[in-house]
Amino acid sequence: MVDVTPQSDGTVPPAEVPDVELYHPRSWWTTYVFSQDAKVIAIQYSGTAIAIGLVALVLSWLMRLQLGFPGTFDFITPEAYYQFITMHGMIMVIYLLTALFLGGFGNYLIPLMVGARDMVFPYVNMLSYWIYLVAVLVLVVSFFAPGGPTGAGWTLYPPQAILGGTPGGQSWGIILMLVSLILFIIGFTMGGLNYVVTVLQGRARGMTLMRMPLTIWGIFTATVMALLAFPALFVACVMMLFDRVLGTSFFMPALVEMGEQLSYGGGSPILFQHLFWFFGHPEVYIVALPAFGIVSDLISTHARKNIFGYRMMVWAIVIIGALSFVVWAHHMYVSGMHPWFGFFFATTTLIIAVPTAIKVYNWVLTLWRGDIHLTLPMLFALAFIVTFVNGGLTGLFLGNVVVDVPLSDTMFVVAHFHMVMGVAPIMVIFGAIYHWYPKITGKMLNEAMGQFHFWITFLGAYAIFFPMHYVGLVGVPRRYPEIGEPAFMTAPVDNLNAFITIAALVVGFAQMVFLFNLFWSLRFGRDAGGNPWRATTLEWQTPTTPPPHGNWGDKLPVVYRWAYDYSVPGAPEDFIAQNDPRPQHSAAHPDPSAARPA
Ligand code: HEM
Ligand SMILES: [Cu+2]
Repeated sequence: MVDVTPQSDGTVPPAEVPDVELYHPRSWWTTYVFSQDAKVIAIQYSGTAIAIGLVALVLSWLMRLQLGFPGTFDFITPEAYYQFITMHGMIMVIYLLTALFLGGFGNYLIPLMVGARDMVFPYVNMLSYWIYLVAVLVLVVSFFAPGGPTGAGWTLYPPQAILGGTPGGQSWGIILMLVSLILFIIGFTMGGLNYVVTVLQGRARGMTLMRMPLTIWGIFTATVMALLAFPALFVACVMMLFDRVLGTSFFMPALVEMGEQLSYGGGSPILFQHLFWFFGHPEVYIVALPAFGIVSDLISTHARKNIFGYRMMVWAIVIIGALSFVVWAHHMYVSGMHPWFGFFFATTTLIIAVPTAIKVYNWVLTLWRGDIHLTLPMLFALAFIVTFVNGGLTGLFLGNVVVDVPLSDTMFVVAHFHMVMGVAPIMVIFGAIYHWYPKITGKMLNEAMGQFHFWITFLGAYAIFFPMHYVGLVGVPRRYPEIGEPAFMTAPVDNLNAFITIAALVVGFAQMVFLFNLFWSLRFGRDAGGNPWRATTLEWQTPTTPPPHGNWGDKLPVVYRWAYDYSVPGAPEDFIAQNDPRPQHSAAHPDPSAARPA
């Protein structure tokens, strides 16, 4: 993109020649629709992810209506219930959370926070979004296809996923799901390569790796992980598609269905489980690591404290990312495995708790004696810490084989993973939107609506998922549309189920207030100025807000310090921005990168 024609003296002009012009799109279409500007792509990714996420939200209401008041809603047949859980789970994990954290926040924040003009391959970046959109549309089509969407569960285990007894198994549902996932992974890879190369190659002068804000470390590490984990899902999807369409038997053993011998034989369903979870467990951290990074920055900024143990935080992110590739079979304890394997996977799983706990301690120590402003981003960040610790603790239970076996496939598991990878990351997403919306739009989000949204969402999430642990402990299985009245199911469980459903509807309503706020504040919000939170990182130092194409006008920023100089004694505004050349440093918290050459 950049003009590299040699000048008359034979040298190539530096990348930041006033060629910011090169980043200017030529027409309305290339500005807002087929845009190559990472910031526009970020908005496109986020808008699409939130739209499809709303579908998943509505599906969760339908499921909860069925569980809370079984038999009341005739149209929710058992088949429909399976389709709802499958689409709900898959949309939430892949099409909402992954797309929003990496495609949305990654695109918006990486170039701005590392001081680049844009992603390094803007055209590929644009393609990434459009392929993602097609993946989402294919998914939507499956709702209207003959036979409806797949009801295989978000784990898509064969052989049942492609057999006639499963909704969508012998019609279009499963095919469209597999095609959509394949497209998603292709699109993600195009974006992901951009995020990684931009962090490695596109940083501004002076932005050493150890000066990057933790947000970038989280998104960067998660992207590297995703580039390594998604291929396992990719091949699994292709192989299953072959099994379904071409009649191969990668995952299909010899089977008798309804008294009839099928033509499959010799394949391994367990192989699919290994491939799926080799992707599926890292996926949890693909969502969690960006959340870790973002929360660190929110806490630091809104408590006016330098992040405690920056280096330790970076290493914890990297170590958690690496370890999460050797724990996948903790999802397969009940599939049967050699006891030594069970021991191995339980041990590695519990070891992850160590770097994770370090991060939690460091967040708490960052808050400790800080000048805590209970702004909306801070409230959501605190809510994240609470729900994440809560979900992490039940994870320690489930990581142990002997505890997991009786709890596996109960609502206890559903409660656990919603706490840790449903509620917790969503809290960060909200916190991040309240934090960065002023940069994206130049306006503040309305505070009263925000407070309402926060309290209903936080308390409501507990009302939904806390009692669900108990429901699971007494033995209510997961993925059952209705369990009748077995002896273990006491009246309190019935009442709890109704209570959970009402809480879910209320929480859902609060999200509508949030969406309304996004549009209302665009028009009526208070003007934010360039740096309303008095934050140090580069995205807040752009010459204009919202930042224009090319981000920085005709001069790229130069970085002189790390991302966390808050409450600096003597600094005129209590903080020093990363691109501020003043030699001053907070004596109490020296820049850990200061000793090294920039
Ligand atoms: C308003 C919030 C939510 C509610 C009320 C809700 C409710 C439910 C319900 C009732 C189930 C089915 C349980 C069963 O019968 O097995 C379920 C499954 C699931 N949910 Fe959520 N959910 C919510 C948000 C989320 C979020 C944010 C995520 C993102 C990680 C998520 C991921 C999943 C997954 C992966 C499944 C498993 C699907 C399966 O078993 O195949 N949910 N949810
Ligand atoms: Cu896992």
